[in-house]
Amino acid sequence: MSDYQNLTFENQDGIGIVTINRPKALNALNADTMGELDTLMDALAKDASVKAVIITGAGDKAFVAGADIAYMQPMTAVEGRAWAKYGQAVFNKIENLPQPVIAAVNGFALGGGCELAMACDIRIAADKAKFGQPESSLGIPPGFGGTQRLARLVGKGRAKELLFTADMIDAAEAYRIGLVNKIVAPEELMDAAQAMARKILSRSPLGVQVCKAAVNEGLDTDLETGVAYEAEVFGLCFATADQKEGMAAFLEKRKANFTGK
Ligand code: DAK
Repeated sequence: MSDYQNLTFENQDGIGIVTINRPKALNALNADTMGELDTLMDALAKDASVKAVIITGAGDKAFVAGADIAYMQPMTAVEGRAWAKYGQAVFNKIENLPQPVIAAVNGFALGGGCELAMACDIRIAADKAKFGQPESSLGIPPGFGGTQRLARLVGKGRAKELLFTADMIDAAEAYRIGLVNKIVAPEELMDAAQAMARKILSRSPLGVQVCKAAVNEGLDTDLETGVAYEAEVFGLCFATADQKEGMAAFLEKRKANFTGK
């Protein structure tokens, strides 16, 4: 994969580790960083050697402290709308990657950083991580999907409280309201994310992929349409080797050997 200036990428035995790497600006997302994330997501979507993805931030202080305020401050309305649409498109790519994506939140996840974490499938946080959508204190709403994904994750009332007050919450509160899946000590964060990724990889890759698509598709529609989609992909799985192997392994009381086919 090409060289990046604002992020690093490493394929560790099938787990792709993406590190947003602008620690001096607390990994704030400027146009170059978003462009690199965009390019990387396109590449990962086609890369069968990467089975799961972990996104984290460089340094011990921040996951991502938001979209870059210095970059956004002089924008016109037209530029602001284009920036929001671009960011949303990049985060949609993350949300819809075929691979499972885990955010390993190592510090501040504010504004666009919280939105980035929410575009991932699962969030594991260091106990010192802080979350928030402080945009209302800057005279804007979140622009990278935050109003929508936060309300879907934690409910309308809690989302509005976070959006209106611009308050930061700690990892324990984020866990309590369902914004993060798990909290660990900072030094255990990457191991915990890797362990979660390895557990997911031990399951049927196709099964996981279909679960992801069904949850994502279904939550954007009504229950009837969502369960109809589920029935379709459920049926399709019976044309796969993973389904035959998974059920045969159960009946033969052995470990399944999934091929993702
Ligand atoms: N952007 C740019 N630089 C940032 C930054 C950010 N979001 N966050 C931190 N930095 C920079 C600081 O300016 C400082 O740079 P130097 O002064 O050293 O050059 C360096 O990182 C270290 O930060 P601090 O000195 O402030 O560190 P502290 O420990 O004192 O404080 C902090 C840490 C995270 C509490 C603080 O830095 C902070 O409050 N940062 C801003 C957090 C924030 O408000 N984030 C939300 C950003 S707004 C939209 C599109 C997108 C969005 C919205 C709309 N549309 C187009 C509609 C998204 C918006 C956002 O994400």
